[in-house]
Amino acid sequence: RFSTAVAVEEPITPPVQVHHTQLLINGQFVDAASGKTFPTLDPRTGEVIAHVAEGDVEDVNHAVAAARKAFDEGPWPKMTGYERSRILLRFADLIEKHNDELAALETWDNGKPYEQAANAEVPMLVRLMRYYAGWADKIHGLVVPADGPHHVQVLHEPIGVAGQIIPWNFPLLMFAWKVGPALACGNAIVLKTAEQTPLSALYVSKLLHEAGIPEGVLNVISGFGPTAGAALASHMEVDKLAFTGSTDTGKIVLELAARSNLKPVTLELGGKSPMIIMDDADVDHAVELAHMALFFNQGQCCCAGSRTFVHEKVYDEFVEKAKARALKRVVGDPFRKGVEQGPQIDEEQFNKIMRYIKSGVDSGATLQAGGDRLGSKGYFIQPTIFSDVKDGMPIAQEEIFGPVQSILKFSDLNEVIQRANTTRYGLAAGVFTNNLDTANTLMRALRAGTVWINCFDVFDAAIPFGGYKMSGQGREKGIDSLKNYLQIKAVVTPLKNPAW
Ligand code: TXE
Repeated sequence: RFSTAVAVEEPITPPVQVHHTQLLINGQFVDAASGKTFPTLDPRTGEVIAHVAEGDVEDVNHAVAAARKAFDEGPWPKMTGYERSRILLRFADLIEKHNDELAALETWDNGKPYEQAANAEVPMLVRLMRYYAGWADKIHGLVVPADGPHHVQVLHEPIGVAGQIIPWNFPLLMFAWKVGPALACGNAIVLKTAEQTPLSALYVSKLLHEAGIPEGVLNVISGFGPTAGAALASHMEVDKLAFTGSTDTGKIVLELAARSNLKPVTLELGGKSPMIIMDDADVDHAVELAHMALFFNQGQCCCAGSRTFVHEKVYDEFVEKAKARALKRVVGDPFRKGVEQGPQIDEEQFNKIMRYIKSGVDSGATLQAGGDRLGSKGYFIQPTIFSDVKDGMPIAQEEIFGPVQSILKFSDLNEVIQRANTTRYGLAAGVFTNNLDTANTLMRALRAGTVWINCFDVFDAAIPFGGYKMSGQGREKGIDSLKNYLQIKAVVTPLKNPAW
């Protein structure tokens, strides 16, 4: 069922070395207070890349104290927006200069194809930093007219110390989505990376210090969720929490925030995004986009188009072509040129995906392609396609987060709207049609934070991203992301002479 087997027996040596494995607190790389470390693994082989300091409650306390001092005493929040902007621009230049090392580190720790990391992810990080540098000197409040003789100003102030918890699927982009707006607004940060991918954030944070960020403004803790992550979410001195990860963990951090100091929380959680292919769509184009929408990043995208709804008139043709495309997908060592798909992040995710593949077969979906692991080393999975998928099957309901495409059949517009919306998630949706009325109807009817029409996965620094329903709260990127990191203060003074 899968022909392009380029399993990894002899992994290519990554063109980079690991320089930073300690915690970054108050501008210094330090060991964990406990002296403990944990291994970060190469998903191509399961072998250890490096041992990394394991942050826990005490380290989070130190990092929050450093961030508190950097915020309360300055100079960062008191600097002009222009000064902050210049540091962010220098940071972007340094990232650009170190593009290839960063991409290699990302590929090594995460398993994503090097070409994608080097040509898309790191350049996007640069773009995001320049975008937020552009905002730093344009954030301001307003003067509002009020009844009565009063002068009313609304000040926009940085919110304080931001706690940020990120996942492993896009370590550098998640870093940028969190750190960019927080820094542009003048906040201090304690960021906890995912335990699977601690390396690239440490490297890039060192560059931010080279660019001139004052010490204590960005602190980076490597470590696990229930220890370091929970300590950050429940910290009384953290003023705001931003989280990206699973819906279940999102609920936990929201509760921790509520039980501690009621810090406001933004959440970017899971998804089960529909891809709707109408009968007038160009099938070849739709197959390619639907393929990319699901398989990109080994299927490890919160917005993956993981329910492919295809109109009955083009269903059989679509399934045949989707299968042919999956069979051609090049899976192998992510450092090899031309590889489209690397390994899954770790054994836990690998096992979860294999369980879903079995569940698809057991519940009666038709396995068209793939269905098995690839090779005997690491966490490679064959690009897998199920047709005849029914709405109630677990593979159509739950987030698989792997290279498994589920194709469902529909016959009319109202039916597909209702079925597409019957999910607890609402992160994104894709629509393929050449009919303007159909596109307009779907775009308004779909309950999702992003609707891509005749495209998918178009990410731009200026486009807001976030979910309806259990896919999250709040928006990241774009102008909306700044609101997460600002406090609003109303200032009222009486006017002696209202005529003026
Ligand atoms: O997620 P977790 P996991 C989904 C995807 C995946 C599943 C599980 O379906 O298969 O989640 O992945 C930290 N207090 N997504 O286990 O646990 C953790 O250390 C505070 C979708 O990796 O949510 C990491 O930094 N923090 C998603 C981060 O939360 C805690 C991306 C994410 O881990 C914590 C990743 C706790 N008690 C997975 N427990 C997306 N939206 O893109 C864990 N963490």
